[in-house]
Amino acid sequence: MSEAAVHVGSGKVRELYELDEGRLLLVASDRISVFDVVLPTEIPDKGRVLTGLSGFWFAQTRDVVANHLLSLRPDGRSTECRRLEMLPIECVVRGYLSGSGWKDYLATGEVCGHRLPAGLVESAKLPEPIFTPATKAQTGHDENIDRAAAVALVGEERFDEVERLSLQLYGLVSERAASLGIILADTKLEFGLDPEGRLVLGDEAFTPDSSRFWPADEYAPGGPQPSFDKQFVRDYAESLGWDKNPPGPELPEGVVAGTRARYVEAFERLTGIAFDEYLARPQLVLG
Ligand code: Q0Z
Repeated sequence: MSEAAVHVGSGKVRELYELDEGRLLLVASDRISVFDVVLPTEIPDKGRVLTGLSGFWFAQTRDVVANHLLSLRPDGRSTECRRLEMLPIECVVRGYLSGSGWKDYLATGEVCGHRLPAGLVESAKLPEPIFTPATKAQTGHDENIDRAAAVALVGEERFDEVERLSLQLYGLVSERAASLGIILADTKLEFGLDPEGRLVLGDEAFTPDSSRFWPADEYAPGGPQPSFDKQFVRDYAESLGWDKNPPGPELPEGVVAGTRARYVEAFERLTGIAFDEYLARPQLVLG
């Protein structure tokens, strides 16, 4: 890394550094988490796949909304970005009923105040995509909130703006993914404000770590869907009878290789770019 970057934050699988007053460096590691636990075994190139995908989608969506990306470093896993004042909500869009959305629907018939038709099954396609914001929990899980709670955090004007943009971005990316045989079930976006107070898309965008991607040819509503990227790891971890508490299990070579291949396949299908080409020239994804 370059001169005197100061470490300012750690996510489960990413690190954040300050480059200078206005710029940050986001570094995606090869760590993988499953059932919310980071495993001791890494997936080679996972961080590069996620960084490349995120960069690709930032470039593809720049006409919809400005984003924080300044450049991709030659290592393929590091993004130089503009430092923003992040909004205190996660902007989630759901086209399908999964995860906490499914849990909330089962309990109340609603998700974040959106009343849904009766009789939906797990993983059902929703009549239309819905904006389902959540709070950013410092520890533990984000909490789904309704429009009024989100408005209290960001104001009505900002809420309407991020809702509109999030739905527009989900529509653009889910249509492209669908045309390639991949369902974008849901996605989490994070917006911030630049020094002029303009809304900017930040963090990561449309990666397997921030979205649920499902293979369309295996889609079978009525239960949980296999994850495009992590299913081998989940299946292996469960086959051990692991209780999903730390520490997680080490992964055998075959599971690592199979999972790496799934990440690379997702990258190549979604971007239309050979992963080797990306490794040679990361800026390629920016078009
Ligand atoms: C992203 C996170 C990570 C730990 C803050 N452009 C930005 N401006 C200001 N803040 C952020 C960004 Cl991306 C920001 N996070 C999430 C990422 C490690 C936390 F790599 N936190």
